[in-house]
Amino acid sequence: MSEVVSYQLQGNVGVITVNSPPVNALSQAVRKGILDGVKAAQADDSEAIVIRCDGRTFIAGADITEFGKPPLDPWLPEVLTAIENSRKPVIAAIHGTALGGGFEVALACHYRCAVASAMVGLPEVKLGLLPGAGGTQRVPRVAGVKAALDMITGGNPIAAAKAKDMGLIDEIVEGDDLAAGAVSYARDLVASGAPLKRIRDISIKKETIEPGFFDNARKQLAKRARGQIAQDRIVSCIEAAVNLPMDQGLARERELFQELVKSPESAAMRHIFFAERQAAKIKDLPKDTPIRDIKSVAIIGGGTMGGGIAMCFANVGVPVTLLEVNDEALQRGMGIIRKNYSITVQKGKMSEEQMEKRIGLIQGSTDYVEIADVDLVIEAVFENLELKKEIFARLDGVCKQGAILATNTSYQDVDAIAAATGRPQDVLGLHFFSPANVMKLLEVVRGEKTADDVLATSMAIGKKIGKVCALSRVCYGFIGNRMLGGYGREAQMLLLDGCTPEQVDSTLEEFGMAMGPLAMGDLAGLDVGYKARQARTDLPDDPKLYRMGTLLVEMGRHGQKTGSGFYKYDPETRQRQSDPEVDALIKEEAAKLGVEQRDISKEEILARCFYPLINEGAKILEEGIAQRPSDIDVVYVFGYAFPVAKGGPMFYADQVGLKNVYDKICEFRDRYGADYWQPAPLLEKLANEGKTFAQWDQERGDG
Ligand code: 3H9
Repeated sequence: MSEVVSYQLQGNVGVITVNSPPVNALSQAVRKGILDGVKAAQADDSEAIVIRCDGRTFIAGADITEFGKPPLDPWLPEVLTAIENSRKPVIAAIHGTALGGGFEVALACHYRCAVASAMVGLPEVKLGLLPGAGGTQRVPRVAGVKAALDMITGGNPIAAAKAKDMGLIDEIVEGDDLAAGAVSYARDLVASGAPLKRIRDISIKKETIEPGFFDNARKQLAKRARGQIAQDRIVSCIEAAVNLPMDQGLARERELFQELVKSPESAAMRHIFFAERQAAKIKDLPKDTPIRDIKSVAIIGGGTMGGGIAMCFANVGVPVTLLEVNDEALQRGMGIIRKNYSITVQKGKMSEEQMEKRIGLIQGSTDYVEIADVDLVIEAVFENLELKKEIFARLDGVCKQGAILATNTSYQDVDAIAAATGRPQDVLGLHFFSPANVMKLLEVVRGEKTADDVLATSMAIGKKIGKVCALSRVCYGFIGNRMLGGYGREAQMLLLDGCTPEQVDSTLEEFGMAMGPLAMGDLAGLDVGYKARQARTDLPDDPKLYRMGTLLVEMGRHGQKTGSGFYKYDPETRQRQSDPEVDALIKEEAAKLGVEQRDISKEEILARCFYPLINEGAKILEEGIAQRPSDIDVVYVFGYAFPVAKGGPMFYADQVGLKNVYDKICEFRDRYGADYWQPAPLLEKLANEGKTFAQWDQERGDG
């Protein structure tokens, strides 16, 4: 048939087998192979047709690498029409994850069977897309409009048993031998004279949809859209499924799919899809680097961070020992963990039993001797280099040989910490983001002497606990926090120049940031930055620098925890409100400092806040701190809630044009001084050459 799809007659069942690693995506060859298989089966002695896959999964979707390239025949809808119009029943046999176009293939079949471990889903929204091969028309017909809307706008996969309850799957095949089970199911269908069940023939009862249903859905989804348009278009498609005949609904879906494929949002989200997977790969590590077995973990420090990290491991069944200085601190730490899990239970996302099982995996201790045999230690005490060095020297004395010793430091020198041990090759940074049990990013910090297998193991364990990993070399703040400095600085400078806090934050929130930098400062506590600044000796001596943040702290306005900071907060709802007192204070300070206030455009607010990120990112690339520009994007999207629909700061810079970014930075340098604005040499070079960061990276190769 073709290299990636075969067709074989097994008695009275024709079996089409897709074998296109890694995930059987619907490349042109796969589409053609399936079409040829369906055609061949029409002409032979088969009485039913099974579509199944070899390898780890049923078809996981359209081939994302083909988007944006000229279309190649046959297109997927043509294949699905052939399946749906088959004169013999077609049965999809699902294992692994039937996703996107893959699940749409299954939905075009007359019957769907699956192993119990299978998952099905339409995750297109996560790529800024909508299901473009009938998913938006078939799911509401078979599972109902509300369920379809939730499933397609959420994009999360559904387990086979639930999918069966929803009508999306007809049969769960017991045992592991799906190939045999599916053929046997097909034979049963033939023997019972089962009809050709076509989802398109189901009609949706319009009268069951309450008035205003779609408008409400749009409004709800808009609240968390953050610059994404796909959710809105999905609502339109499902509305079309309700109001239009199938073929017109399909045409509407296709039209809106085409709009989304060409949208900058989807391009950005596809960039992040591949960037996320790329980031886990370490350029100079041989593919066959061995991995150390991690069966148990110890966390030093049971504060918010340590507790969150402990939860990450307990969640995947890895036993954890939480080490604290005394029983009181230990009990406090364990209490926070229990409270966090209880919230999840209250939300109905976990059973009591699951909670107890996970808490049961976390054991407290105040004695280093008890962690002598663990495979991985993560130190998460407060940011004090001397204390960390002391702890590592102690770990060196007590931990078994071969244990990985990691620090969760955000700023300290990992090499200095490693040097406190006699085994620096086993030491690295594993930098989690708060709250550690929620935030997806894990910066894996490679020390000067960190061994290859320690890095490979850390990437693997990061994936196991559901994190998105990105590699950083050692520098102050690593990738993420180092870049952040200018962002926070400019947000405050803009106030003196004439913005209100609301203006700054809402402009960045309109761009897609989850929360503006000043509101974020209030949430984290303005005193945190204040204390950190006091410890620094490298900041320019400029009364304007962090002036407002400093004054607010000195007035006792530490942010949300004291009820006020850049904003005041409603004690009940915690909603922020502009505070005229702060607005007046800003004006007063600007006058004292001789800063002439003016109207500042949204464009300037964005440039002042984001261009320092980009500029520092360019330096980080040049110094080899980050492996690739796309790794920086991953850090910002998963660790700092940079909008995925903008693709991360470096991708965004490429879209704006590096020459434009460079020119603006030069303009700001001339206006605000070279202390803060000095274009990175790499940015200058690429701007002059008319290149993007992506091109620069491609030319270097990824070897
Ligand atoms: C769609 O279907 C549109 C249709 O509605 C309409 C069409 C008209 N294409 O994630 P992994 C690669 S949109 C190309 O590490 P896992 C991936 O880059 C699509 N490549 O494995 C990686 O490559 P590499 C809707 C793909 O086991 C390798 O496969 N579908 C695709 O952790 C392994 O991936 C989706 O959005 C693809 N579709 O997870 C599903 N998928 O090794 C997207 C993967 O070179 N995929 N690759 O780095 C996934 O969610 C996960 O890959 C999956 C496996 C859960 C399947």
